[in-house]
Amino acid sequence: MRLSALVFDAYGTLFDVHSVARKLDELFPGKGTQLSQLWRGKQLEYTWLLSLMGRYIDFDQVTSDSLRFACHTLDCAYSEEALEALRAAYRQLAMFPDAAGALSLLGQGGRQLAILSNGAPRMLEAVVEHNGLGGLLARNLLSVDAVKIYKPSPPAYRLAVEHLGVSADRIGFVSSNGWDAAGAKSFGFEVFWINRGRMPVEELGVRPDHVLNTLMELPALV
Ligand code: 2OP
Repeated sequence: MRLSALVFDAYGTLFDVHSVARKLDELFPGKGTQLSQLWRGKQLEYTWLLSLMGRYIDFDQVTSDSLRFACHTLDCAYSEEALEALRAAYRQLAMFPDAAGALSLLGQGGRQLAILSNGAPRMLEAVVEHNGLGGLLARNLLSVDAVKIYKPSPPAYRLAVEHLGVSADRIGFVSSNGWDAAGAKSFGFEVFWINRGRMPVEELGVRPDHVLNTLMELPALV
């Protein structure tokens, strides 16, 4: 078996961060989609900025902080109850339809499967359980919280090598986030970029090894 393990990004790859848009729209009518986009953009930006500052605030808190920024930007007055409801919704994000099918096929091959995410452990555990993936992935839920620096910093990717006991070149890393695919390739993984957004490849000097339209294309390639 060329690749001994497959490691998945969580948010945007297995779980649809924009599945909260409906809840956002209930709370802030007409603004759900825009809020959701702003929220996600700021959430990622804060992880990168914190890492550059040499600071760490966990992803649960970053997710709340970036939501408050998005609300301020669009003049959405929020209550603490609304923020708590959205925080709860984030723990119950919907899984992408192709993720369930691909994971169950990949789980049959005897290969190690893992998640490596910026998500805080309690967020990851909740969303994995909510989507019925506990049996497949619970033992291999890796959070950057263990090293207190966010992807795409190399120590974050190194967690997978250390936890799985497999060298980087024998790990397939799967992400829909172009920046994460670039970071993982730069680290040394074989990278599968799931191009859900039909975006161009990031111009960061490294390119993913494989570009797929959906996770369902993955089982045939590994
Ligand atoms: C992750 O799950 C934030 O999508 C990114 O690590």
